Amino acid sequence: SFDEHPHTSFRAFVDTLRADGDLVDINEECDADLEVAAIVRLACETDDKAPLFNKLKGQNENGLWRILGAPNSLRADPAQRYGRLARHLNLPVTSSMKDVLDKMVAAKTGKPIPPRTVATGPCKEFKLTSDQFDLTTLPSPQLHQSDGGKYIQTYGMHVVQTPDGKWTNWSIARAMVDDRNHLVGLVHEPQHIWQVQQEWKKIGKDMPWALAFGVPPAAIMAASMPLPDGLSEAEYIGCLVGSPIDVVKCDTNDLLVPANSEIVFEGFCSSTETSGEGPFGEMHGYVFPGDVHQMPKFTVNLITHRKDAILPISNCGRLTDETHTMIGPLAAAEIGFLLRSAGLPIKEASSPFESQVTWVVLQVDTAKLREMKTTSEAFCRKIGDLVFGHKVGATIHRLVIIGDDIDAYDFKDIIWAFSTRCRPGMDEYHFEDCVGFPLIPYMSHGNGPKGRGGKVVSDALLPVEYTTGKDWEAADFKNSYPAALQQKVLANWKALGF
Ligand code: FMN
Repeated sequence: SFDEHPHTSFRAFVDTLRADGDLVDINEECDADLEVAAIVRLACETDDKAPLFNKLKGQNENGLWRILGAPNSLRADPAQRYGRLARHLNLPVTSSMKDVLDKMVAAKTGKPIPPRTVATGPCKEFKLTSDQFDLTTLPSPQLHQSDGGKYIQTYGMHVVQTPDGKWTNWSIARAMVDDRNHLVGLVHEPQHIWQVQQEWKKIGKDMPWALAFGVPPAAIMAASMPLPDGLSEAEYIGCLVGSPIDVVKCDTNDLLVPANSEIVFEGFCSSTETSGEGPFGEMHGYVFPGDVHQMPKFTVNLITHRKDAILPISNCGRLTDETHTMIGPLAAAEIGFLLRSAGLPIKEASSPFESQVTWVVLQVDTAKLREMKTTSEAFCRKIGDLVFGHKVGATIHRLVIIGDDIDAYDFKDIIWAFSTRCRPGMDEYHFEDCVGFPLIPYMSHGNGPKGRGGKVVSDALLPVEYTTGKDWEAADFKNSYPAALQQKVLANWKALGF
């Protein structure tokens, strides 16, 4: 049934990680105040197994809630490095990042499959009205010591809909506990949750809202991808998984949420009331103590949940966690799609973790580039205008253009090309008249405007790649020795004593 597959059921996903030997059940009581977070953080920094905290201080009698950390971080085994991402999409655990992104992009051009509304589902097993819960005493996690609140929402899916009912957006954006039945979270331009909220503000109403935790893993992937304005993620996910996704109506509003969600918060996002949000240990690896901003307040009117519900969390910071494995790569996939749709010869688009996912690397089909009879400046300006002028490029500040001889998924290759083919200054095209990503420290705590500019296209193609083609050989084993000699050396390698 629908519930048995790891990509369509979060509970099945957790069981599958355990069966993969990729999960640690922690049964001794842990404290959601920093202890859980410290364990998750170390697991992320060492590519260790995903920790499942089965017993938490403050859990209620129905097991509300357990916590899964590092739900989409990396595995230590190089052959299964992206195994957790693969499990989100029902791909083989040995899939590459390219396999993962190709699967996400393929669903963009397939036939959308709308969700199926069912009468009830596992998420309705238990219900708590607003007098029956207190978010400050439930095990809401404090993720970093200087965070301004308990970031309960780092891997749940916001569900919001435009007033005309035509567009239902599913997305991840962080939120912290404000008081016993309120959250405060990031709602900012150009994100879709912000766009939808603008429409509610225009008609002077609060925005009906749901926040679903432990949703089908394929859904959380789509919720983290900058899909086009107006596209309802539920239909795209139907196409991605090849069948309709089961959804159920909220008790207190008309929004639909995945029926097998672990936990659902129902309520509304205020169009007028704000509260202090932050600081937070963010995706670029910094927390700036005292950094508080006013953000919209969310009221939680009802919590529904499964028995022994599991709250997934992403404890972001330095490499490698979900903000790196998902935000950068999924934006890269959309950027590649955008450029190809504009007729540009882009073969691969990837976001190297080593750049803290502030870069996207674009691999060019140089034979097609030569047919364009263009110049570095015209080509790079065109790419920069398209990407930096679009929502899909919002989080990316450097585009690195590379040739076909460079592997877009191998940072050793990328940094070699960047360091040796892109002349600082002359081969770089700067963009100041565009939206910047304020979360990057050199923006929010840097010298220039916090929210604008600071972007560059770095051309790591040599000029001949635009005209007559590559005129060098790499001085490496693979390219500087005859094939027969390479084979002889490889065949004798052990016998030689290596
Ligand atoms: N986007 C935000 O705007 N604010 C956040 O706090 C935020 N946190 C995220 C945390 C995780 C773990 C992940 C994977 C993504 C996060 N994102 C955040 C990125 C958005 O989910 C992503 O930009 C997505 O495209 C937004 O949905 P939309 O395109 O429908 O607006």
